[in-house]
Amino acid sequence: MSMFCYQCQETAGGKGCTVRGVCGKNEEVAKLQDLLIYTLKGISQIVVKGKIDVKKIDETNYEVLSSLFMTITNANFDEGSIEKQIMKMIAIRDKLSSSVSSADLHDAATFKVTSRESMLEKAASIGVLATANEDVRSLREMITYGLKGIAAYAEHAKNIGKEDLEINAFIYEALAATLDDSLTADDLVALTLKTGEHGVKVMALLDEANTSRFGNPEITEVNIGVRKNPAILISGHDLTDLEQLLEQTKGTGVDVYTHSEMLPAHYYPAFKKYDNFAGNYGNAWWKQLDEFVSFHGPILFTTNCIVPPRSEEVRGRIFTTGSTGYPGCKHIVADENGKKDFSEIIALAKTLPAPDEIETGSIVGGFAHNQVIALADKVVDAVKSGAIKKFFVMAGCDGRMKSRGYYTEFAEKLPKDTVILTAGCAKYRYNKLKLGDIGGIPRVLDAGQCNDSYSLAVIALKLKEVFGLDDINKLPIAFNIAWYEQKAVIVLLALLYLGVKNIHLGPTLPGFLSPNVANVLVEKFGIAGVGTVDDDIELFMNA
Ligand code: SF4
Ligand code: SF3
Repeated sequence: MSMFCYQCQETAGGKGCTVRGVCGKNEEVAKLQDLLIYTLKGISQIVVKGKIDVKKIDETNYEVLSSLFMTITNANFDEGSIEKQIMKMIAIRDKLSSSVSSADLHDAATFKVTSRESMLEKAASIGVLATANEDVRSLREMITYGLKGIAAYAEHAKNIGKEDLEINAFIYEALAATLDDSLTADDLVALTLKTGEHGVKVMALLDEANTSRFGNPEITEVNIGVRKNPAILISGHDLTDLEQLLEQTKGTGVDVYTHSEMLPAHYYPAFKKYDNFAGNYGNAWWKQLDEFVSFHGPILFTTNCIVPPRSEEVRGRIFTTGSTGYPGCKHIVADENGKKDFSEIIALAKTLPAPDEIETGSIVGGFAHNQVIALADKVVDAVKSGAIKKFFVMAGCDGRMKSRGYYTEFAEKLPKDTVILTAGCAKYRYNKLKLGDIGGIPRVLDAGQCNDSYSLAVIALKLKEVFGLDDINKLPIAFNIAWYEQKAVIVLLALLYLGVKNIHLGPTLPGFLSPNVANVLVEKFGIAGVGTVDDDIELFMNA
C-alpha cells in the first residue's frame, strides 16, 4: 500500500484511498500531509507537556491552523508547499522543545528529516494505519478531522483579527491526546464531544468576526446570469480575500463573480457597494471542471475545493492563496500587514473574454440568524397555524457521487408545508428548484457557508426558547445532513455537542468510523444513514 487516506466521503470504495486519491491527491502529497499532521502532534505535545503559554506563541498558533487547513480535502495539491510547511513546522517545533526534556517526548516531537526523500520514508511509518486498534484509530482520526475544520474556521476569523486562544489551546490538547496510548476509547469519545464543543465556539467566533466586519447577512437576490465585461471568479470561503479583490478591481472594468461556497458573500451588506460584484457563476465545487472552461477569466481559490484541472489552459488561469495550492498555479501570499496584491490576476482578466452565459435569473439567500430572528414572529405564526409542519436542516457539502441526486429528489418530494434550512455547498442540489414559499417565507432558506450552520443552530435554539421547550429535539426540526470534507465533520460534532439527536448523515456514512465507533454514534446519538427518499420522508414526517 503506497498511501492511505479515508478522511472524506468520496474515499475509494467507502474504505480508503490507497493508490491515489479519488480527489486527485497523489501518493507523495498524501504522505507529506501525513507527516505534516504528525509534526503538529509533536508540537502539541511540547506545548502541553511544557505548559507553554499559548499567548506567547502567536506564530506557532497561526502556522498550526494553516498547516491543518492545508491538509483538508481539495485544499492543497502542491508537494512543494507542503514540504516547505513541514520544514517550517519542524523549525518551530525544535525551538519550542528546548523547554521540555526530550526523554518525555514522543517521536513526533523529536524526529529529524533533511530532504523530501527522508520525509517520504518517515511518512511511510507514521500514517493513519500506524494506530493498530481500529476503534482507537477511528476516534483519533475523527478528532483530527474535526480539528481540521476548527482550524479552517479559526484561520478565517484570525484573518479578520478575531481569535480565541482557548480554541488554539484545545487544538494542542486534542492533537497531543492522539499520541497518548494510555487513553481509552471512552476517553476519546469524551474528547470527540469536546471537539464538538470547540466547533460551536469557533463557528460563533467566525460568525462574530464576519458580521462585525461585513454586517449581518440579509435577504438578497443574487444574479446567476452574466454581464459583458471580462471577469474574475473567486471561490472558497475567505471573505477578507474577497474584500481585497473587490477593492482592487473597483473601477477597472473587471467584474467579480463568486463560485460555490463564495456565493453567500453576496448576502453581506459590506459587499453590496461594489458595482462590479456581478453575481454567482455556476454551482458546487465539483462542477468547476466544465464551469471554469466557459468562464474564460482567471479563478482565485481562497480555500478548498480545488479539482485538478483537465487542461493547461484552465490551469494557467488558476491562482491560489492562503492554505490552498496547486502545482503550476501562481500562489499569492500576503505581506506582513495581510495585504495581497491581485494585480496580476486583474491584468490577466483584461486580456480574456467575458464569461459565457450558462444560466439566467437569480437565487435568493441571506437567511442567517439575525435575518431569520427578525422574521421570528412570522415564522412562529406559520408554525402555530400549521402552515409550516416541519423544518429540515439540510446543511453540509455537495459532491460528485451520483447518489447525491437523493438530496434533489428529497427536496422536490418534501410536502409543501415544510421548509428547508441550508448552509454550505450542499444547497446547490436544490437551491435552483422552484419550491415556492409559505406565506412569503421561501421553502429553501440559505443561511450561508458551511460555517453558517452555526446560524441554523442559533435559529433552532431561539425557536426552542420561543416555544418554551426544554429539549431541542422536541422542535419540529429534522436533520438530514450531507457531508464531504472535514468541515462537515466539525459541523456534525458541533450538532452532537448541542444535543441534537437522530441526525441522518449521507450520502454514505464515513469510512473512518469503525463498526464499534459507528455503534456508539447510533446508540448514543441516534445517528443514521439515508435510505430511499420516499422511506426517509415518511420516517421524518411521522417522527
Ligand atoms: Fe481519498 Fe478523500 Fe483522502 Fe482524497 S481526501 S485521498 S478522495 S479519502
Ligand atoms: Fe463545500 Fe468543498 Fe464542504 Fe464549505 S466547498 S462546504 S465541500
